[in-house]
Amino acid sequence: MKTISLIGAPTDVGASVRGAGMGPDALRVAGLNEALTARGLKVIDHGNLHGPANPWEQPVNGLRHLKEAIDWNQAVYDAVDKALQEGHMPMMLGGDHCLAIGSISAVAAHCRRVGKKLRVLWFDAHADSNLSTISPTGNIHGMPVACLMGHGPKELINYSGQTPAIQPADIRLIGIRSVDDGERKFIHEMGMQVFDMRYIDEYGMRNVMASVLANLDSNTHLHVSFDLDCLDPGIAPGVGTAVLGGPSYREAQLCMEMVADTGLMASLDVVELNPALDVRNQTAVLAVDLIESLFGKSTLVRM
Ligand code: 5AB
Ligand code: MN
Ligand code: MN
Ligand code: MN
Repeated sequence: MKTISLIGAPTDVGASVRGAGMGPDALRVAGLNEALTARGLKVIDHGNLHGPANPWEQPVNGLRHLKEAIDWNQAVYDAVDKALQEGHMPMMLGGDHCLAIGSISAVAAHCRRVGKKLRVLWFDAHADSNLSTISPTGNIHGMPVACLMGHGPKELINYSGQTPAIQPADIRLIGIRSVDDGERKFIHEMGMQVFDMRYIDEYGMRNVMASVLANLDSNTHLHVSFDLDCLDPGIAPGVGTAVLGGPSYREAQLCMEMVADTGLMASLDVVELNPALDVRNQTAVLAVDLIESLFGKSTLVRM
């Protein structure tokens, strides 16, 4: 039986809209633990990590709350690393998306240790590829992809002792529809594969996911970093930085089901849920519904 380690990381230090720190408990209230158990998984809820409070300051040198972000990511790195060493599947409950730096750094280190190939699926409305020098906000939740690729403050990019933590070829960005000018340039320089909403409109989610999941094998560790603002705000209003025009409920279900079909998902981040902006916890309930699909729950009738 697969064992899931739930790791709550209740902070919004990486954002300038407050509220994502309440995400882990909103997911629990929405029945995450019970839903996973009903899928036949063993769930260990480690509760919430501890870290510095949000000092609520302006950016310094293009970075808001750098020290706090470093400390929170260290806590996430350690917890995800421990879960993987124990043979569990870590599920990091954010919290804002800056926490994926620690989470994915730990996953990448694990892959190097055990000789697995890594593929990261980054579901997001945003490219999260900002640098302190080009970010319009200084918010670190807009920078994790760049940090993982070795571009960022040195204390934030070297949790595992290897920088960069991942290579551009290891990651696929899906659902993107809000990209800053500097990010666009960075993405092209890095040569990352991006499946933006225009591409999804033109080719359809099925073809997109087939490309995203191409060339995997049984030795691949699939990591899903699920920023809930990827979803259309009509169905997922409880996020801090909503952008119109995201995947519909059915398109999102198809994504999750196609990931489940690979049987390769081995770690997961669920981030950017903002209960302060949600309506009767509906975004958390939707997230749990989609996570069930990620773990193989299906409405398929055909046999
Ligand atoms: B999220 C923006 N590009 O850098 C920036 O929610 C938004 O983790 C970042 O995707 C959104 O501040 C970060 C304008
Ligand atoms: Mn994000
Ligand atoms: Mn986002
Ligand atoms: Mn956001």
